[in-house]
Amino acid sequence: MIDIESKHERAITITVIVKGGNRELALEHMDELAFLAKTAGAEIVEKFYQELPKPNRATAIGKGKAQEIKEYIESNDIEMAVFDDDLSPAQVRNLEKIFTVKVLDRSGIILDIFSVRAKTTEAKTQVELARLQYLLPRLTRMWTHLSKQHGGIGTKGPGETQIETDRRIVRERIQALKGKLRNISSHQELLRRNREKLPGFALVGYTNSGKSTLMNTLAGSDLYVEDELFATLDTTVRSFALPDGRKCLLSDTVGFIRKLPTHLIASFRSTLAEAAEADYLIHVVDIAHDHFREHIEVVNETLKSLNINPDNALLVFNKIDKLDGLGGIQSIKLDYPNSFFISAKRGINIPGLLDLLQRKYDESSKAYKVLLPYSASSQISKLFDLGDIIGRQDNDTGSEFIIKVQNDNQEVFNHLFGNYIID
Ligand SMILES: Nc1nc2c(ncn2[C@@H]2O[C@H](COP(=O)(O)OP(=O)(O)OP(=O)(O)O)[C@@H](O)[C@H]2O)c(=O)[nH]1
Ligand SMILES: [Mg+2]
Repeated sequence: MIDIESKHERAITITVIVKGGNRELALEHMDELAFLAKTAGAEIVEKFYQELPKPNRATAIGKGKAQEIKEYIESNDIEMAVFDDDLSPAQVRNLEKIFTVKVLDRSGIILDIFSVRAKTTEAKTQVELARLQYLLPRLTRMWTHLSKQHGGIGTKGPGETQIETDRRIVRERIQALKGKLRNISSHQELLRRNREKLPGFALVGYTNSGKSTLMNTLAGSDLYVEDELFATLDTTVRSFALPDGRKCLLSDTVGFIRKLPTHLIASFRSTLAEAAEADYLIHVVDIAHDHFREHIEVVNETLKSLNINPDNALLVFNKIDKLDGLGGIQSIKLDYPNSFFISAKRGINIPGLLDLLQRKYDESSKAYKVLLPYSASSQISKLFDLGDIIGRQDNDTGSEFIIKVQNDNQEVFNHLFGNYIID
């Protein structure tokens, strides 16, 4: 755990570049790692990398390199070494023995950022769960200061018995947190179900792509926007209006990044439920980033791991104000035919985007006029479940509804309410 409260911890980053692999990409991953470490409050003093046929089993980097880095650490007061590669618990132990400072990998640093950022009970619980699951096989002497923060886990010296005791306590805590999360998510599901049924759009995308900025622009909200990774950790839902005046919901949620720890994805399921249940996904991409194509892939893969189909998402390329000329857009459009180009910050093409969202909504559903006799009024809640009610008038014989039914629901709707359709 990086101690952000006090001074910035002096850190180095280390990457193994596999020979024959994409060197440029590995270096860009390293830059991203440095950005992550900075976001977590560390000061990056130096970056190291080593080209190897494959990572060393015991220490990721080679023996000679490890020795060289050890000397650097000692003569430069380095407090922490951060690896871009996922390290096995054994590798962490071996490296900590050589370096005698804390060793973290990318997952560890992401978990650190999340735990500092988490504000709501839900996010805090999710992050604590993910962190403990990550930590369990890694409990070593170097980490004992962590135990103190978790009150009561490790009060005595860091002997092996103590580590065993710590492991047992951590396991128990994991069980308790899982139970707490189950309660929170069922409560939220209830809230979602009872919420007014409106068409739902969800913003997804790589971290720092501009999701919250777009949310602020579309919904006139005032969300936290910052040039840092994982500015947003919770899901926020706001309403906004389509050009025809129809009210919709828009949700903004946690951004994705390559190698997002699997524990973290799993624990954030309930936060991401909003995106999973949205009628339409808006995938925001930072077009000014050199590696936006890889970002798109990472987001699509992460969505898939959450059982969300990325194919129907609308790709929205953001930050076009940062491009030198608009020539590049044409070639991107060829590669991604169903995409749209905006600047959320400068408000470029926002009316066009709203028109497109309106069209998406219109295309994906069909409007019906239904006369539901009072004798069938027990069916009303089913009707509400199957579509968006956009008009209602009560008369002598029953209630007349204008309802927009999503294409997915047409069959069930016709089966249940076909007899009552009047237009
Ligand atoms: N130049 C330019 N900058 C933008 C634009 N949209 C967003 N930004 C900037 O990009 C940075 C990230 O924006 P956010 O809206 O916080 O991004 P996010 O996707 O919500 O990021 P996380 O919550 O961290 O995942 C901020 O510094 C924004 O001001 C844009 O259209 N043009
Ligand atoms: Mg955000």
